[in-house]
Amino acid sequence: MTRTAYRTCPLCEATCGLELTLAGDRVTHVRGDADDVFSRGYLCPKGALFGELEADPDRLTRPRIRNQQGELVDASWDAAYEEVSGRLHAVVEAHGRDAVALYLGNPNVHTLAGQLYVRPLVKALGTRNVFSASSVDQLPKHVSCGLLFGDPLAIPVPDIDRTDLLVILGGNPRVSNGSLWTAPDLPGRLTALQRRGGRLVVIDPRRTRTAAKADAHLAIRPGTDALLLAALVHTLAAEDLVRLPDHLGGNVAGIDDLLAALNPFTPEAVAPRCDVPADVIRQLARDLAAADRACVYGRLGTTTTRFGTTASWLVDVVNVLTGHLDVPGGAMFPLPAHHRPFRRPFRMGRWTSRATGLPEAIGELPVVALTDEMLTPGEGQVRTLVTVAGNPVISTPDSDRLDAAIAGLDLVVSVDQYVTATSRHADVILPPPSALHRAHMDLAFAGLSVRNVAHYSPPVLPLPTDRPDEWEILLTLSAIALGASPPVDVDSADAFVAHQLAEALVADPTAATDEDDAAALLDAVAPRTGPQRLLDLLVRAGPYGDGFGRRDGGMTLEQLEAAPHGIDLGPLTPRVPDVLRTTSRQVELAPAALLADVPRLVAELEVSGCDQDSLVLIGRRHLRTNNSWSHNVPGLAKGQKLCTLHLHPTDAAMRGLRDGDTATIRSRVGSIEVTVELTEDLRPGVASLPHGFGHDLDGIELSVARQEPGVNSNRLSPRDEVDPVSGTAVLNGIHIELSRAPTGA
Ligand SMILES: Nc1nc2c(c(=O)[nH]1)N[C@H]1C(S)=C(S)[C@@H](COP(=O)(O)OP(=O)(O)OC[C@H]3O[C@@H](n4cnc5c(=O)[nH]c(N)nc54)[C@H](O)[C@@H]3O)O[C@H]1N2
Ligand SMILES: Nc1nc2c(c(=O)[nH]1)N[C@H]1C(S)=C(S)[C@@H](COP(=O)(O)OP(=O)(O)OC[C@H]3O[C@@H](n4cnc5c(=O)[nH]c(N)nc54)[C@H](O)[C@@H]3O)O[C@H]1N2
Ligand code: SF4
Ligand SMILES: [Mo]
Repeated sequence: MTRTAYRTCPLCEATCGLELTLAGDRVTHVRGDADDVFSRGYLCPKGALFGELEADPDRLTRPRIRNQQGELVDASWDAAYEEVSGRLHAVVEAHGRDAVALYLGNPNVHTLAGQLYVRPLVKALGTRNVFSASSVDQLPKHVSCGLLFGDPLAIPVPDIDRTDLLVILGGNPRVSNGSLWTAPDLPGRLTALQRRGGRLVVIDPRRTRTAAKADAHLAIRPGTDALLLAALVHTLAAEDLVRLPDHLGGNVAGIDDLLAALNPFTPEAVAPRCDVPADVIRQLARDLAAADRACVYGRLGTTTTRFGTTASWLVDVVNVLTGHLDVPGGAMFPLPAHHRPFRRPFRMGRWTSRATGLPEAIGELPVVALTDEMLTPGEGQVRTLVTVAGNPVISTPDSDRLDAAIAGLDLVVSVDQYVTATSRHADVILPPPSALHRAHMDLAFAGLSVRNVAHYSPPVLPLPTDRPDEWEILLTLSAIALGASPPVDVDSADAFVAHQLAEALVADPTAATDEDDAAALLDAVAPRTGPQRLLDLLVRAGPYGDGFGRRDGGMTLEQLEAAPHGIDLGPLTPRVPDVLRTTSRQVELAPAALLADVPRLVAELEVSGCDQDSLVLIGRRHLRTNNSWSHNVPGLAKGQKLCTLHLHPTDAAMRGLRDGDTATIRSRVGSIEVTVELTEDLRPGVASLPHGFGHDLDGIELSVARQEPGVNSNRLSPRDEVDPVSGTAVLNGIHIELSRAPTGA
């Protein structure tokens, strides 16, 4: 007997609908859900292997505790929570709350636990030492949007299905399936753009899959996108091409200051540094200005660079000045179905990292500061690390030193289903159940989506009685952090969280409710509990919601439960000025914090074009990977070796390296050995190594990944090389030296 179930894929930002065939509790087949209102049957190789991932025998099903002999052994949930409680309380008592650091990994945006129950945990821990994968990823975009639009979550996305000209800098959506840009089947959508006569321009030092199929590919020098974007702005001004979207006219401030600041960046001035001809830059500006519907989009290759925030800012500046922000076919703001709390105007730097001075943004400190927060003695020194769905030892800079620093902590707690490079240091590992046992709804990605879509997936399988859901794990940790001792009453902790949300909704002028009594909202969603209660509150208070009876036929969680293929809420519509949260209620094109970074960019103009012998390292992704945790799936691990150093034949010849040789790569902070693979897809002077590998460290329990462990590229990334505005790590554009390994073939 088999049955069919539907669930949104949690593996990447595309949010495809999966059609799962199950025999008992085993997934026997995965197809794209042809009736999914958004993904319409699309599926990538990772989604197809969802069943294999879920059934991985290396996945932990019971907690682990480190015993007296230092071994990680199975334990009961009660014992695991006891251990956390006793030791966490001791650390906090002796050293204060800042002695506990929290690291939140990428999958938190892909789970309801992460989206709904991490905030209570952060509050309960009460530490300033909160870190996440954002600061090795998209933080610069949050900061630039926070400054421009007043809301770090107001991130405009390319309206791909209606645009005529799309310019992508530093993104490879044909492989990544899009990021800060939720659109299932981006490969198909990109093809459709070109079929209807539109153009795709890709700016990337590497001829990626996306670049290879583009109408134009500009192989820019890494780290120079901000210069190129500044020259686009310069051209728009110089040629009198600035044209604001009609409805934005009265809502844009700072144009004069912006243009004055960017005056030095003529196409001729930036061309040698970017290695993109001045006339090509000029023509691109003209094309963008002339197109009815056009959009510029920048992704990881723009954010994880020395000018990450400035580049992210200028992407939106170009969209505004060419008349393409907040209009169909341009860069648009989605309107998700759930209520998003009213935000006061964005501020950052509310506190700084004790050890590095780097600023707080969106409630976190940059993860490059984590090692120093652990190693620098004094009040507030980090002595405990709690990780939730994260693997910083592989994913963040200067890994060898971070790894050693974590090994020296008093206590490490990991909420993770694997014994990874990071959780192998844990004193307690708390494994979440598999995704099949958990409900799902994408809240974060609904805010980044090219159509407004709402999609709820109930759990496919009932939770085994002896296992807590992940949100229950996080609530238990929250209660412990607040001083409780196990056994924790999860139901009352959950009721407390729900009550707080209801209180916030009645106080929020933008929530769709006239109630002034939180209890009335809670009555309306009774008898739901857990994430479903919170979701029902958020959806009913949201822009399409029933407003708890205020709007007939408005959305409720019940409606979503009755729609296993999702509910389509239509194409994106203009949202300015509603979306703006700046104090001025205008788009602030020239925020002081970004103008302050311009002199540093001017100084870049003086850097000579390139040094013949120098080599910089950039990353790359592959369809078969998902950061650090997909390599244990046999179906994804097999096939051609992925963790190789891509190198241009010219650079190889200069160093006497041939295809298949083992090379030693040295950076300022580390050295690794890796197999060389020659390719003309890279521009000379640039080498590329994927991240997420290095699964051969002692203690890692990933039996498949261990067979082809690869090397950890972040052993090469310095932790003091950052985009200073946001503190985000430089992961693309690291200076390296390369030689034949002594042991090389
Ligand atoms: N050099 C270099 N470094 C990079 C990048 C790069 O391009 N180059 N990319 C960066 C980017 S964009 C990102 S997002 C980060 C990612 O950085 P991280 O988020 O730290 O790393 P992941 O590899 O995503 O690890 C996720 C962890 O969560 C666990 N996990 C998976 N699902 C769940 C779940 O449902 N619940 C729980 N509790 N755990 C779960 C996995 O077992 C794994 O240990 O890496 C960054 N690092
Ligand atoms: N298959 C797969 N898909 C994924 C992931 C995965 O690991 N595997 N990870 C997911 C995550 S967490 C994220 S954040 C997204 C990332 O999504 P993307 O940003 O689309 O993915 P990347 O492949 O990192 O693309 C970055 C591109 O920037 C280029 N680049 C490097 N330096 C520069 C530069 O200085 N300037 C310019 N213009 N380009 C530069 C690189 O060559 C690369 O092609 O992917 C997500 N999807
Ligand atoms: S594209 Fe992303 S969401 Fe879609 S099936 Fe693949 S991994 Fe899952
Ligand atoms: Mo990411």
